[in-house]
Amino acid sequence: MKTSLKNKWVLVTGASSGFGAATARAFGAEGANVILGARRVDRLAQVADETKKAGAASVHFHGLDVTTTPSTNAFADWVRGLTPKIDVLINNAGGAHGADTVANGRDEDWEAMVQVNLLGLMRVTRAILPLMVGNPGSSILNIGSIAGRVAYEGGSVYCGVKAAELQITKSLRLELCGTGVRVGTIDPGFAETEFSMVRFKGDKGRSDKVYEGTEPLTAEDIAETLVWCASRPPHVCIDELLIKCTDQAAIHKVHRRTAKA
Ligand code: NDP
Ligand code: 8X3
Repeated sequence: MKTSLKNKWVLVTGASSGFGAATARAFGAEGANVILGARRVDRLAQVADETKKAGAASVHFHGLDVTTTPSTNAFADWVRGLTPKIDVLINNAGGAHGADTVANGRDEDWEAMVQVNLLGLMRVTRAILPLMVGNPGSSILNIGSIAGRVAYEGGSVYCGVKAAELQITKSLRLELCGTGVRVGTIDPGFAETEFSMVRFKGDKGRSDKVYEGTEPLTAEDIAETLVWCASRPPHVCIDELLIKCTDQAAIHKVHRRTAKA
């Protein structure tokens, strides 16, 4: 039977756009107390407003840069001032920087991807875990990617950090066995958000090409999936979930409709 998310405390990182913003609104619609973190606080204010209008019991937001321990720990201190317990932690902050081959890769892109997707997830989880252990039935949902399961050209570091995310999720699942805290990874295929604009540094032509002729996943598709995972009964843990648009049968097998002349 579905577990109600009404009045539950839900923390979403990377809540200023894409999956994170849609997830905040979706948990808001379930009547949860929603906590938002990201670097762009002006965007968080807008998402907070939408989340409140969707029906959230309460909404709170604060600047968060998961690439530094002081910012993450300051965020966690602020969270502790709001609530002594977190019911759902969604580690969503992340993204790709560049799509260069190993031979042409740039240090700054590699470092940015390792910091946000890998170390960022570790920092947030370490800081928030004390609010979850002792709260059986709570859920940690990490956002991985199809890229963590299948490598592609130009994806070496992004595929690498998402593969690390999968293994970190599995380690944490083992470490928390017996506490009642659930841990899982939700691994989407391509979805149209700000992801490709960030990856290609604002090159809209290149970004649009990723989705050309397809019907990609939307942020709302992922948000609904996260709500479903978190609302399973406490004895059910969704360990791993791979979700792709119907047009993406595999990383290198994507159906594209050609535009009619
Ligand atoms: P978006 O670019 O729309 O969202 C990324 C979010 O991460 C933003 O809210 C951004 O906020 C936040 N973020 C980035 N860097 C930091 C940081 N240092 N500290 C805190 N927050 C940060 O992309 P998506 O919604 O698509 O991406 C969300 C997650 O989903 C990522 O982990 C991505 O790797 C993953 N993913 C995406 C897929 C896709 O095709 N779209 C498919 C599979 C996985 P801000 O800039 O304000 O800090
Ligand atoms: C994003 C999906 O296929 O662009 O994680 O790497 S993909």
